Amino acid sequence: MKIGIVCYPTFGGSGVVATELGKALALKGHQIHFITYSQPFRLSYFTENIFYHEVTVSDYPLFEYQPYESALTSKIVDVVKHEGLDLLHVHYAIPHASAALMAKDILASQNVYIPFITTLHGTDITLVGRDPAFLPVIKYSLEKSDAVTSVSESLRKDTIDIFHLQKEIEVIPNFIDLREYNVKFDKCSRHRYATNGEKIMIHISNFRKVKRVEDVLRVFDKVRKKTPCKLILVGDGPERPNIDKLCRELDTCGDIISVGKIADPKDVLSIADLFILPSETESFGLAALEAMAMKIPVISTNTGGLPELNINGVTGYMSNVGDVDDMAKNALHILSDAETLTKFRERAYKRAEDFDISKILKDYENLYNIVVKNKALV
Ligand code: GMT
Repeated sequence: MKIGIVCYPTFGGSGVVATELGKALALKGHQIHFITYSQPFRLSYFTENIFYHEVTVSDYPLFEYQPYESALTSKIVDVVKHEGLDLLHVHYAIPHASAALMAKDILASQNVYIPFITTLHGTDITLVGRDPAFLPVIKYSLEKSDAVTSVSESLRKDTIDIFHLQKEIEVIPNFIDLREYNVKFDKCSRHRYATNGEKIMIHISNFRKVKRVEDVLRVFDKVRKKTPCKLILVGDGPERPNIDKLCRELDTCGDIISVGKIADPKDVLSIADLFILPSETESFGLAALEAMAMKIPVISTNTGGLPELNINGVTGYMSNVGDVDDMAKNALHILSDAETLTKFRERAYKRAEDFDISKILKDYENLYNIVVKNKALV
């Protein structure tokens, strides 16, 4: 099948899912065409069956805001026509679903039929999407999508509640390719970060407000007062100044290692003992799944789709949003002795197996087949 994938290429879970899905489909022989404004960050090498089409917006002085959606729509029209695509799969509704819908209409006027699937990732519904500035456009484009998927049951329910949507939404959870995790990682040396039996906590995110990175620091501060510990922060974003300020107030900066945005965090995950994700809301929590695939238990909040991934008392623990005392207590329990930590590690990995791409990919392929079959009926 020839599939066009539209996504955000920058750091963020939706772009990671779109890229990893494209790579897995390409390995199965599908022809994948990424349509986006820059090279997806996990796709910086040559791969057979993968093609890339860049969306560029001309910088005319009249524009205070560049009309990206129009440029994307025109690019989709061009790629569908000239590459003969069978299907479009857009990740993150804004503005990808409405661009795909517009492209579909334009192509229909030229007797070219292109169905599109919209995958919802989270903030496109729970934060940005519910903003009246976007809501009617998103609702309409979801109703008009040939299929809609969401990455968790929680996000499916949120979408129906927020948009009063009639459209059926299929839940296809996020995934990892476990084969990529079962290899030797030796680029990162644990001793360079933690010595004399110190434990390593780790947090990975885009450092937006919704991630509550300040809670990461507060939990870490409580844990390190009871057990020798280091904290590795992976990623960066708008909350950075607040984090720097808080680590000075708590006097924890000396025990925190910030490594910035890392395209593939497996190496740094390989030296960590505990992952912490205290988000306000999280439709799935792909970063937590990636940690679990590296045998790392998870301390998270109990919001959104996190309970569909993290099993309380088994693969880690969940607490109410903002309850840093409970998170610290749970972290200390997991790190209390080697045997407990090993048990949590093993169970985290076992849970990650449920989300291996070998189990999830077929759901996407089945949906593609249904949507493309309907195309034949048109
Ligand atoms: O975090 C965001 O603002 C957007 C988005 C992204 O591109 O990273 O994150 C969402 O999509 C991920 C992939 O499906 C999910 O794992 C994240 O839970 C979700 N983020 C939120 O819901 C906050």
